[in-house]
Amino acid sequence: MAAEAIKRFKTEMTRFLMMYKFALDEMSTKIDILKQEFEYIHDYNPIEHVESRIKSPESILRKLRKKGFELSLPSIRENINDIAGIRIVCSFISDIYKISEMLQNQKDIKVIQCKDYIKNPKPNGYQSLHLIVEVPVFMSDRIENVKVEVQIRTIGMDFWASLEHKIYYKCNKEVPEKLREELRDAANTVRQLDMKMEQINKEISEIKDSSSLEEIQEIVI
Ligand code: 0O2
Repeated sequence: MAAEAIKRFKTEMTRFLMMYKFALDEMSTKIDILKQEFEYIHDYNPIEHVESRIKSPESILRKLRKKGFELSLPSIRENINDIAGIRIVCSFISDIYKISEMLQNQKDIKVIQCKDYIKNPKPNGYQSLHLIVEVPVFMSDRIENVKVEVQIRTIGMDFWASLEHKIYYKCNKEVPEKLREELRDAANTVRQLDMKMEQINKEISEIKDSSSLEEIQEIVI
């Protein structure tokens, strides 16, 4: 590409990426409302933290080239699903599915794809629930339906994924078999810990429910 064309492409790309930033802002507001409402109704917070990012232009172009798609804005829009990415980290596995359902039930959100790497972990052990959704962004002269990738996972799954990501890049994407096996082992440990924590939380909720029932009975009787 000639220097002038590259400059023009960069300017267009910056404008194009703004749309994804607005979509992320909308999703962040939706998630914050869900979190506050859930906390009010159920008296606990299912979301530990939320992170979001816009994929860098370099990373978008790399992914486009790797997948063999044409280099143009319409092609990027159609073929790259995770330009806008939001990650929701929950305490418990059951919270992941509750949050996912609440998001999917919103009338203005269109679910394009749902990949459940918790029920079906990746061969390397990766676990997370991925949704590709489309949200309407109200621009000054038009409405744009913009794709956002939502990753929902537990603290343990997030810990594992961030370490695995570092190792992957440290080893130049060629992780030795011994390390891969250790990572698969660690993913299993995360899975067992998540299940144990879920069970303890269930027991705590049952104790809380029965003691609040007793309190009500004492007041009423
Ligand atoms: P980055 O740097 O996090 O953005 P698609 O996006 O659907 O066209 P893909 O890659 O098959 O293609 O989608 P998938 O499997 O849903 O993965 C998308 C994102 O999930 C990745 O984005 C990672 O963020 C995360 N992810 C998926 N698999 C793994 C894994 O094995 N380990 C870790 N640590 N993260 C994973 P990017 O673009 O690959 O990277």
